[in-house]
Amino acid sequence: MAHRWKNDMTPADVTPKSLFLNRRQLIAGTAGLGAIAMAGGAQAQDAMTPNTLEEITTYNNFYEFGTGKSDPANNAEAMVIDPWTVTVDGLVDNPGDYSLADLTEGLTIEERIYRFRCVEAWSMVVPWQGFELADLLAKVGVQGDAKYVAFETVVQPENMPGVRSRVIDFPYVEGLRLDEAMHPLTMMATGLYGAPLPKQSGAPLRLVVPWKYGFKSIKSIVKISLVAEQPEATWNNINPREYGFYSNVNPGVDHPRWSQATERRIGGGLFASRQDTLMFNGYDEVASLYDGMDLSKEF
Ligand SMILES: Nc1nc2c(c(=O)[nH]1)N[C@H]1C(S)=C(S)[C@@H](COP(=O)(O)O)O[C@H]1N2
Ligand SMILES: [Mo]
Repeated sequence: MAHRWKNDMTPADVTPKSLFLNRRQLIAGTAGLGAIAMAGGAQAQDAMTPNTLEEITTYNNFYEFGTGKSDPANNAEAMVIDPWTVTVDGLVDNPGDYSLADLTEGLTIEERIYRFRCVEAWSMVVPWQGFELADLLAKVGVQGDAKYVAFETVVQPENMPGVRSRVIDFPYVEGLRLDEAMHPLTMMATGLYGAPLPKQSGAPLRLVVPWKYGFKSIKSIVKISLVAEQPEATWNNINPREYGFYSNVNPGVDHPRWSQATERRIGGGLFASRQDTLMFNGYDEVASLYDGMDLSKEF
């Protein structure tokens, strides 16, 4: 690893003192996280305050379980996640069908509190646990001619009403350029609020790319392929004019049907004002990945 990313959002460091002093709720996490102070009402829209577990796990996009925001919470319990096998293939030294335990063995699990911005212009702040994708890639041995990483979600028609009704094409697939995949911000999440990832959040293993629109963060991953050509991506396939392969959060490039300049923080309350969307969702350290690219064209 070249360098480890320094978490800019631990609750103690970044929650303004006034929020600690005025807090109305104290959410106690389980192992590994301890307590996180939460602000109630309008203050909950503060950029650095994590959303509640309730908010994060009841307002979801996971079309395998339906297109409604509450469908994943209602339906995902049926997904079978144990045993879980991840196929690693393509341009790697150590391809194979890995059990989740074998795949993650030896990798450092850390807490990362990230902003999360959906292309639909809502956002949350989420306390994930997981490891850097770069560490997994080092473990499986990326070969020199690999240029992209492709991901695929599990398909369990018997357990997934959205798959049965074919609301979109499945399996859900996504991809990153190799340098994006290797960036220390890019993580594979295995937990949320100090507990294993809930099924509606993409258990047992999902991608989290905090400077990209949420649909890049593919859930319940069963396949990781190192490839030479830009892989297919579900929303890019559905409508490439509306959903680019890169899909970096960019307040200056509107979706054809709505503005991306501002966002609604979930939990902000009925009268909360929208907040400005930040370039790269505020993660400026990724800017150099796109040097020389016109991000209004390669969006
Ligand atoms: N397999 C799969 N992954 C997915 C999706 C999906 O429908 N299926 N939805 C994406 C979208 S649009 C978003 S915004 C995020 C939502 O993650 P969350 O529900 O944990 O907030 O998951 C992404 N990953
Ligand atoms: Mo999304």
